[in-house]
Amino acid sequence: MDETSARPLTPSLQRLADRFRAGDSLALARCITRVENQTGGFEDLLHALHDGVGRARRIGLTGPPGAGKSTLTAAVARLLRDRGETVGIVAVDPSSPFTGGALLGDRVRMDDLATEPGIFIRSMASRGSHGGLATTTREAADLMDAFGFDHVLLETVGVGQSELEVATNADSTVVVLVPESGDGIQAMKAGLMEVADLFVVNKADRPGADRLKKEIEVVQAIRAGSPMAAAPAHHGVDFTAIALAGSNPADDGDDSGGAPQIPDWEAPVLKCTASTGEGVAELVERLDGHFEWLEKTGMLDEQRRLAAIEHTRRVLERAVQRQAATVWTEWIGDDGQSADQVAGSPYEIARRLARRLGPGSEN
Ligand SMILES: Nc1nc2c(ncn2[C@@H]2O[C@H](COP(=O)(O)OP(=O)(O)OP(=O)(O)O)[C@@H](O)[C@H]2O)c(=O)[nH]1
Ligand SMILES: [Mg+2]
Repeated sequence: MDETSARPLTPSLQRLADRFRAGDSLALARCITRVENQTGGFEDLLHALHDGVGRARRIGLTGPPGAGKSTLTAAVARLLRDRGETVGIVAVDPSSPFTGGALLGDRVRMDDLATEPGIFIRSMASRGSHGGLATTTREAADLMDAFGFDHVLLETVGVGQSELEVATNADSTVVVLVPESGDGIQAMKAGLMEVADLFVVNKADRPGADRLKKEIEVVQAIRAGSPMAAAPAHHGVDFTAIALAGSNPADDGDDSGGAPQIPDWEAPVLKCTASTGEGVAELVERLDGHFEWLEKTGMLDEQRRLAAIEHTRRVLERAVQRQAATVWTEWIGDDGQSADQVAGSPYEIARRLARRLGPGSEN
């Protein structure tokens, strides 16, 4: 068999794909479950549906636990839906579940959203995610994209590297912080500053919102360097200075031959009260602005290209891991006795087992 060609779908997967393409949201849910559980043939299914990927706008929302990400996600989804657009939502391990209702904001409730046509909500577990959190989450988002949603919103708690990767798989990343508990400092430590295309200071109805907003802006300014400095960092370039000098000081001696300068994106810091919806319209407006900027500058294609390369690497690693697990199980046996029977150093044994890796060891 030609290893480079895709395997045909089994009849039952073919039926599932057909229902998916016909717009059956139950089929979408089944496909996501297959991906989440890594059920046999799930990559063939993803491959078959891959043609439809690439139309949706992807927005990541991340931040510390309890910052109001779900409430904000619901409010953003509501606004987009009211504009006539459709929204898929992937929430990774929400501690306050989307369908719980009681824990969610008063005005916009997720369980109201969940039953609305044009909105599809899916929670994913971060623990025990075999294929890697960023990988399976991306694949769930791809499926929603291929299904035809205009937007895919990805909510993750920004507590670790893999959670941040989920957010950075999006076209635009919103970092949600709250005035209490020194979120400004926490954000810097957790690497949230780096991934933000937009900051939201949520719970602006509580004291300290202005102070947090200022804190974030100060950190941004420090990271960018003084606007009038000779070599500003990649954020916060002062364009009046560039225009006066007639060249981009950030270019570092590279003569761009008079090509028009592309303004850098400086992450705005917005105040929101997600529970009442205040400030959410501006957030959506700024998200539109960021997407326009991505398109105009070519950053959208570039970001997506890099993300696709990274995803390919993870899919390869996952395949090798899966094969290694099969080879290992064959060797160790059900009773786990092989280790005693086979003499030799771990290195010698592992090298010999590695030779068994290959398409034949795929299940
Ligand atoms: N006062 C106030 N409370 C809010 C606001 N937004 C959300 N909340 C409340 O904060 C709590 C947490 O909100 P969630 O939306 O579940 O927060 P989350 O960031 O999704 O939480 P996890 O997913 O568990 O990390 C809920 O009780 C919300 O009602 C706000 O703007 N102001
Ligand atoms: Mg949540």
